[in-house]
Amino acid sequence: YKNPHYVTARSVNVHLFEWKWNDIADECERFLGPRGFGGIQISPPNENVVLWTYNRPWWERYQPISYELVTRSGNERQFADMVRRCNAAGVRIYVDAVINHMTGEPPENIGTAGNTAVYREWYYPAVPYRAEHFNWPHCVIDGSDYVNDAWRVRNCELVGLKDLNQANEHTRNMIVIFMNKLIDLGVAGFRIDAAKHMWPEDLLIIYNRLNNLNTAHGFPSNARPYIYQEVIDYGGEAISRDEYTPIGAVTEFKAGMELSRAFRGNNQLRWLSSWGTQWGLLAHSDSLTFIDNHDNERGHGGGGGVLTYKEPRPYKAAIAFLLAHPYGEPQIMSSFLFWDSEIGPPMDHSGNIISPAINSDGTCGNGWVCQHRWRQIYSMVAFRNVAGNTDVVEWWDNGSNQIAFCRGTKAFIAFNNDRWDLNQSLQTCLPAGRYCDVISGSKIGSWCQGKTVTVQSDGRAQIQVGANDYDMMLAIHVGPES
Ligand code: LM2
Ligand code: CA
Repeated sequence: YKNPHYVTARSVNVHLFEWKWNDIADECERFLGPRGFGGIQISPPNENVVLWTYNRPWWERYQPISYELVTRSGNERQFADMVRRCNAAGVRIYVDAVINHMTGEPPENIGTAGNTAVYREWYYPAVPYRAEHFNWPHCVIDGSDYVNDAWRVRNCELVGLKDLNQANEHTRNMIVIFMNKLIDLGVAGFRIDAAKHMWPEDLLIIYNRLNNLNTAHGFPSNARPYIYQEVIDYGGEAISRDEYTPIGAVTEFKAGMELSRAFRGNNQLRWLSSWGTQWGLLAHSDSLTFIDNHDNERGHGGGGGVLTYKEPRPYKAAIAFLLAHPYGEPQIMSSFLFWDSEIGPPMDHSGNIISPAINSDGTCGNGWVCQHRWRQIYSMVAFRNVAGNTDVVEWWDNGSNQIAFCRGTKAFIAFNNDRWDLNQSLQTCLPAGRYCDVISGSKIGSWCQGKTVTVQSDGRAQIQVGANDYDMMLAIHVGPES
């Protein structure tokens, strides 16, 4: 369950948070496919409660009413069309699977597919679930349970959300049917929402009943879905990420926390020479890495003080390091603009999500941030694809916040987070020639819009990253730009 089944020479998963299926299909064909992105995490595709009371917050999608594939992102036909078109463009789809719980007891009672529930009776007729399919007796997780009581974290309610009992055969069966339907439609795997709140042994039974990936969508035969389980573990809790690595990959929240700290200037970049398990991170093959996610970018899910699109200079550098370094399976966030932590995606007065506009310079409008369309980020996706599975070589640092390293003989990157310029002759691993820095500009024909770097026959090059440059990194590589 730890192979994302990317198409050859692709990497990087982008979370297109709250995007509509039709827009994702278009984005696969016009941008993500051509630019070499590996996959997309989509918002939960199944019916959720509609919450006008809170002006349609993003988090209504984490309150399921049924497993019908009808949400503000689109219906089942649109979902199927998206998966088909994205797979054809070489881009995989991963579903955010909300299987720990159903709704809380919100003030409204109608779902995005028109179904209702009887909250006080734990009755969800459109699945169907009844009281006996939930954990009992009913209890709510307290803050102190995370430290003291693994049983309560898994069997009580997370913020009052009706807690499904995954040890119940009917419950398991409904979840498996839902996930297998998605696999048969061509998805490549799942983010398991709130995995910490479910027993690993119950999850393994569910995973083992999942179908192989659909060969009609280009997957090899007998391929198992990629499963990355959302377990927030900064240490010191009753439940550890290590309980979940035997059954699938796990979200490594420490990666974003540490890189945010370093690129904010609160830890010296030179220490990143040992980036990976020596930092207390999960084993490489178990680790889904990211700087920010949809929760902690807005202070939900425990926050974490991570870098977000609101601090673009250090954020872009942290993402560049995440993508340049071979450790982990990286994911990037693609957000909508927000100024409070509850507000939902751009919408019209009827609650329909407004599609991102694509500006003439390739960035997004209509309230969408589209980090994946920032040159400094999509250029690093190409860098990672070119670097492939090569090792880090030729590590250099100045003893503080100027660092540089190479990947095999394919790619070179330098960072300067000191308050003085970096201007050094450094050993690259690249063949002699003229290279365009892919951070400060694009390559247009054979002309560099940004900095040009000349690698000498001995592999050395003069590398300049001024303390006041627009970005704090410089990256060059062999091969195609995308
Ligand atoms: C997750 N991972 O484990 C998601 O990443 C996270 O976004 C979800 O919380 C959470 N688990 C449940 O799937 C979000 C949001 C919460 C929100 C829930 C449910 O962060 O604030 O809770 O979705 O919509 C909301 C209210 C909360 C209320 C609850 C139940 O904010 O005050 O609790 O609904 O009605 C009484
Ligand atoms: Ca639970």
